[in-house]
Amino acid sequence: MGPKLKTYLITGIIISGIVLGLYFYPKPSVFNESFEEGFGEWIADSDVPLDPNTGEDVFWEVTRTDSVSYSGSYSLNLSIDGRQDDGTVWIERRIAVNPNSNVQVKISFQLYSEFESEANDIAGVCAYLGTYDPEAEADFTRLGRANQVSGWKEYSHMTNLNTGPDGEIWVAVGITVLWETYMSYYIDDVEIIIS
Ligand SMILES: [Ca+2]
Ligand SMILES: [Ca+2]
Ligand SMILES: [Ca+2]
Repeated sequence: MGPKLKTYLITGIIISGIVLGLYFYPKPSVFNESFEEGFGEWIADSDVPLDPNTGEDVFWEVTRTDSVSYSGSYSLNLSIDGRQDDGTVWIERRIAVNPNSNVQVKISFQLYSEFESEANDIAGVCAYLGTYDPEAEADFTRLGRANQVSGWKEYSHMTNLNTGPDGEIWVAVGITVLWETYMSYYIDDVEIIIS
């Protein structure tokens, strides 16, 4: 093999290596939802107490609405009868990922409060990032008070985790009752970044 051919060959191998490296280098996956067409991949869930007056779960619901929005025309409205001083309502979704990999998951979203409250903690904003389907209030991390402003405020949460053998992660955001009252908040522009 002549020195020139050898140089070509080595250069070729190096370039192939760089191209393959770039191809396989993990790129962040981004998932955005603004609820303009529906719930997207998101579903509603809750962990709420019984109402002693009826013997049934307290009222809660998650509906899509065009009464307020951060972007586009629609957002999701999360409501709960908090008069039993307990309960968490959220939206959740599953994302398929490579199994057994270490990833960083970040979620950010906009939350709308109709009023600001300095004196009372009416509700908490909460989120879950993990490898199982969240079912209970205890699965969630509290991100802050829901009534910090009158209007929209961004909240975010980040964690590092191993995706485990099932190759799926679950993400959820919602509100948790801190004061005995009926309450209603809106969520829009949810973004998840997995890197
Ligand atoms: Ca929207
Ligand atoms: Ca669930
Ligand atoms: Ca459930």
